[in-house]
Amino acid sequence: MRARILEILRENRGRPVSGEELARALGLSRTSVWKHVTALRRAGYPIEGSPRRGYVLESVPDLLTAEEIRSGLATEVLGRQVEVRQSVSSTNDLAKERARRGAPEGLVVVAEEQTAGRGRLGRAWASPPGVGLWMSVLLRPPLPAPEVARLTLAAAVAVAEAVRAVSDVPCGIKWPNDVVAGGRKLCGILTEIEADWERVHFVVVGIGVNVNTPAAAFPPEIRESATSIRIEQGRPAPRAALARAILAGLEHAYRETLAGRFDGVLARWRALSVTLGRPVRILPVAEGQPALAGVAEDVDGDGALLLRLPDGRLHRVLAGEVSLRPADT
Ligand code: BTX
Repeated sequence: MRARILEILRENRGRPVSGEELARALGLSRTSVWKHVTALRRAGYPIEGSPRRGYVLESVPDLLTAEEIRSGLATEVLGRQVEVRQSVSSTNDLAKERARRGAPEGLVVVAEEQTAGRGRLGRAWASPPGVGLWMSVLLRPPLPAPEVARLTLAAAVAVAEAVRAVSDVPCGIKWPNDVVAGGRKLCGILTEIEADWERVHFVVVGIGVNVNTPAAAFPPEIRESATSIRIEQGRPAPRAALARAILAGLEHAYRETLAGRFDGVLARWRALSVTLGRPVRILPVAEGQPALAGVAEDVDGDGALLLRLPDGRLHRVLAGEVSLRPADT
């Protein structure tokens, strides 16, 4: 309900909307409208006015509240339940905990800060407070486990398109799942799955975007390799609007995937890729494996990279880290 109130106030930016109008539009009593407005003020929204004179939303602050994310959210399933925390160890862990207790598909967990944000293979993901979008989405796809990798590609497409929609940053996708700008990492995606032989119980797609992170907030060891929307375009971007755009794009790509139209998602992935067509080195994920060099020719339906080796053979790479040569772009 608070999300709807915000939506109406936002549509009427600058024009007061009376308590009565809101009450009528939402089928509430004026007292409960007033209670919701009071709660929104407490959450940090600068809402001026009174029930009689009308309420005005003075400005839209960059708050990452459930109301803010849900208000104007153009999805049916993703985000129908949104849980926002100030600080968690990892939004993926919280989403998995909720999933094991039966949380519905579409649950979104967001935190202002992660104290133990995770990347792939046990790597750490720096998640400083107040400046990023650290978000996990719970899905229960009726897909065989090997096809779940497709959802990571779908998420990368959703993030890259959303970043382009809410900012001026021309980002691209670096195989397998990084969204990069100017050769630096803007976003990482960690997809985790719980399944048995018969079926997938759930999938948690964890998305970390450096939105308004100043360079100094990155740990020194990644300052050269990481970037944020704010660093790239020289001004901040609205985090909740980015979250909404990602959720809408992901829901669309998810539906396409389930409906057997993953080809369309893959085509968009290819169009956004900064890896394909370039000479690359694949750094192994496990010790003892050799690094591979070749030309990144394509990705297949499982998200594997098809690498053309110098001897002409086509090699399928399922996991690894890409280094683009000669200079990382
Ligand atoms: P990854 O393994 O591809 O990338 C991790 C590597 O990226 C680190 O080893 C480090 O070099 C670099 N790195 C760490 N933090 C950042 C950062 N903030 N920006 C750019 N580079 C960084 C990528 O794994 C997957 C990341 C998923 C993060 C989301 S946030 C919400 C959810 N919760 C959670 O714990 N993880 C996911």
